Amino acid sequence: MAQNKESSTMKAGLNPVKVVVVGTGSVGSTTAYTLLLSGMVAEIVLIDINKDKADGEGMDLNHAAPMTTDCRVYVGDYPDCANAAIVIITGGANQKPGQTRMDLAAKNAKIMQEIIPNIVKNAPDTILLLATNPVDVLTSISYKLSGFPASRVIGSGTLLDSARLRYNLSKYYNISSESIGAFIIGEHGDSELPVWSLASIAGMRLRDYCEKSNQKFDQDALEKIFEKTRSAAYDIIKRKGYTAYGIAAGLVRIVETILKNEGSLLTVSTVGDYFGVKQVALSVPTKVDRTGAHHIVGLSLDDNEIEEVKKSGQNIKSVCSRLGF
Ligand code: 6V0
Repeated sequence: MAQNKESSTMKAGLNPVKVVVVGTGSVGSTTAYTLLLSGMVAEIVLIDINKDKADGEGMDLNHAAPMTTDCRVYVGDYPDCANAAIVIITGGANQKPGQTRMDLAAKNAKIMQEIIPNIVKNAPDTILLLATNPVDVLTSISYKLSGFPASRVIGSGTLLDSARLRYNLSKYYNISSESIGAFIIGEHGDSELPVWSLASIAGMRLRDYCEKSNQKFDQDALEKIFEKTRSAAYDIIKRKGYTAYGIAAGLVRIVETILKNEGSLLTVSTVGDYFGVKQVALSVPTKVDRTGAHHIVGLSLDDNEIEEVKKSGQNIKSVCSRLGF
């Protein structure tokens, strides 16, 4: 339960930032730890239906605090969401080997029906940040359940997939992932797509970069890189049973963008109209700042990419309507 320890932010009289993590399994606990180490927040509240698990994670995290950053971590319940800047949702079933993200839709949609009204009741002004899969379906559903503006219901979307793509391209081109402008859009899942037509290094399209750096441009190699990116979660789950570090870093990156009012463009998922598919959550580069996530730019995609992103959106939409949303 809550401990009466003041964080340094509170002692300094600054507005303490509270972030709630719902679900303290592999993703939730790793996210809480990453957030603790970031030093960006004064309070982290953990909520889980498995109280023992949440308690254990809370104790372990608090023992890291004296050696890292002075952050108060405690296990709470939905009333503790009051005044939270952000509520991160990681609760629910995860993929077992061989399962797709969409296989989790019905079970995790029910869990959102329990969780979201409780959060809204206690924290009507917060920003919802979802990671639970299938994240685009659940972001669409949570938008409806919450009644929040689309800007305050954000799915982690293809931020992680885009990071995986940049990592794989960085290995292939032997250049830092920081210097690679490439991203994945659409569903965080099997229908996602890489936007090769806009991928760049040093401001040049990949074909031009290869030409200028005396390398062969190999579209087949790029397709293999994308396949490896898309199947990354399956490959990791087959080996260790779950994925956590990548998504935790992604969630904390989104938190940072919000808290620092950065206005960075991230491939997060929010409800909108995309290429003719109306009112669905999927990922495109989206401006994230203190007020949430906002679409400020349409992408100039080629015709194939437009067709693929439409299919991706329709796929998400049809799963939502099968679930009654
Ligand atoms: P996990 O380790 O099984 O943890 C899930 C936790 O949720 C458990 O502690 C449960 O007790 C808790 N939980 C279940 N129901 C509720 C409820 N009603 N209220 C509160 N807590 C509840 O799963 P893991 O942490 O591995 O994954 C969590 C979710 O994240 C899954 O849906 C994954 O598929 C998803 N991921 C999403 C990623 C992304 O990129 N968006 C990446 C990785 C995993």
